[in-house]
Amino acid sequence: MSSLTLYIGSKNLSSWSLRPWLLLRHHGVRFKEVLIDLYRPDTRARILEHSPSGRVPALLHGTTRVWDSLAICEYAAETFALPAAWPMDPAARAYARSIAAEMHSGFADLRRELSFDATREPAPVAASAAAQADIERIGTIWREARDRFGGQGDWLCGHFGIADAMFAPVALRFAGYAVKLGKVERAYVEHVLAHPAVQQWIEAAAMEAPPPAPPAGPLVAKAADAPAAALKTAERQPTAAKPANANPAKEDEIGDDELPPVPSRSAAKGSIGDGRKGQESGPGAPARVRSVILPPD
Ligand SMILES: N[C@@H](CCC(=O)N[C@@H](CS)C(=O)NCC(=O)O)C(=O)O
Repeated sequence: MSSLTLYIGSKNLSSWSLRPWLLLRHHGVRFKEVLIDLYRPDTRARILEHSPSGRVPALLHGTTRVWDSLAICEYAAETFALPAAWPMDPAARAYARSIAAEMHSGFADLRRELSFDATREPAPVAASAAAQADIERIGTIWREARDRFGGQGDWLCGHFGIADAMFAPVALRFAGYAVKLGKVERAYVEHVLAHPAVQQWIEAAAMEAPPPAPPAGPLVAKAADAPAAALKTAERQPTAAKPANANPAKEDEIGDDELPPVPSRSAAKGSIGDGRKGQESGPGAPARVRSVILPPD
């Protein structure tokens, strides 16, 4: 097989990167993972070496280059004949494609206000009406998918597919921002978080160095002149240090009190991706405690 390399952004920050990474990992496709830290002075130049859009994720398969999360998922599904990437039934397939595309092109308010932070200690934020509408629309999608096409499986259309890969980062957001959810949505979040590869992603995210601290003194005060990444960082407060493997979810933080807590987003022990650059994707070193500064994705 031609060499396969997936270029991704920081695991704590890059929700788009998680999508094709998870699809490949779910199906056991072997690939080399190259992680490019986001919000660094050289980030754009480094990404442009591999992705003409200047964005990650990007895939290099032999001489074939694919950029954009959904395009990579489609390419991988076709090239490696990934089973159930899309449902077999035409109606279910059309539905799965529609919701994957809706995720890919929409929910901007949710993505902006509940910015991706794979290791966030669960805590709610006051979402705007627009972000709340995004949350409700996603809930509707999940309930409808499970009801109409879920069958005996636990994924949106039964078996794990591209639609699940596309929505996986939303599940992490819902858990991290302690979004109140109904029973079906909560069960789906739990299922996504329990996926071993998702756990590996979170463990690797917890080991990443945070983005550089905002420049001290006058540069911060003179915000209009600060680089965008520094501004994004400066606008946010660092979270407290997170104990690795702590179960951050509290019963009443995510909704339905009768239901068991969402599993820890960093519960995988002894089997974690290490997030180092240029490494074959797979197990790595143990997690360690760190604190995080949270720019939006
Ligand atoms: N539509 C693209 C979006 C990709 C995207 O926005 N990626 C972000 C990281 S999550 C990025 O590359 N940002 C570049 C930067 O921050 O310099 C996709 O689906 O892949």
